[in-house]
Amino acid sequence: MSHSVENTISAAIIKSFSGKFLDNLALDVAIVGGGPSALVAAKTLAQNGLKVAIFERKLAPGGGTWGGGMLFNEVVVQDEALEILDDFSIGHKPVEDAPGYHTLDSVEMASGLIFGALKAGAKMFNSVSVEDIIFKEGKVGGLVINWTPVERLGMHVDPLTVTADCVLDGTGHPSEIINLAVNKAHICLNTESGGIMGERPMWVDSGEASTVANTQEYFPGLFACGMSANNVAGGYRMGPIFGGMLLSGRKAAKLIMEKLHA
Ligand code: 48F
Repeated sequence: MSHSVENTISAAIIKSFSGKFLDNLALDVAIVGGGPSALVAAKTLAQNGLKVAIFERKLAPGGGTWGGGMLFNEVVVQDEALEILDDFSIGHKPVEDAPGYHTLDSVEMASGLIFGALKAGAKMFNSVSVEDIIFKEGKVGGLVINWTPVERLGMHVDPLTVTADCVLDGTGHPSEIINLAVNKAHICLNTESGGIMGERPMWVDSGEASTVANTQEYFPGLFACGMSANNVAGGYRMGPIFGGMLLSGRKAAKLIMEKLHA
């Protein structure tokens, strides 16, 4: 039997991916969703030496960043978050006559955040949907995952699991992981009602501030960032301004590092 370059390519990909997957079955932090807040959290955690992986349903991570505002591919960021953009080497320019606000190319932001998180050592498993959590002895212990096409086609295929000391819900508006934990593990959250409060309508400045304030540990080992945090705690939405998302990611990483004494 002869070996061809075709075999070499297939074997290289299978071996390399399998090694990466095996190496990430037990994590310090499992992040669900590869939106802007999660990507900032991933970079900060990885560069502080934590083993962190992102599980993203879509083929392309980046969440709601690519399309800017109504497909005009620019977004706005405030002064407070410029330091995070600079850390990722993402460019920005001041908005004329609006001190404190800056515009940037949404495609540069999405690709820059992804590149920065991966270069810092975070691993990305894209086209992977998180369909459940591991919940053992009253504790969140990791994720239950499957390929997105399996989920989309409704194929009856059992999932696999990854364990993690902390889980970060970065799933955006639907807070999918915290919803799962509430509905299936019947946990009581660290919120006013003990449940999911639900996102409120548009109020930009309130939403920006509450995205950061609501970035918290909602149950031991289970954190939320970005719009997921706002949905859990009842914050307002804010549209295509991203300072709150970036600052939320950084805060989530800080809280998780404190928890893990990292
Ligand atoms: O919503 P998203 O971009 O996350 P975010 O960090 O940012 C919100 C902003 O984009 C925008 C906004 C800013 O003003 O309001 O909406 O909160 O990205 C969430 C990512 O999570 C993935 C989803 O495909 C998206 O890329 N995701 C959601 N549920 C799952 C998931 C799941 N169950 N498994 C894997 N990925």
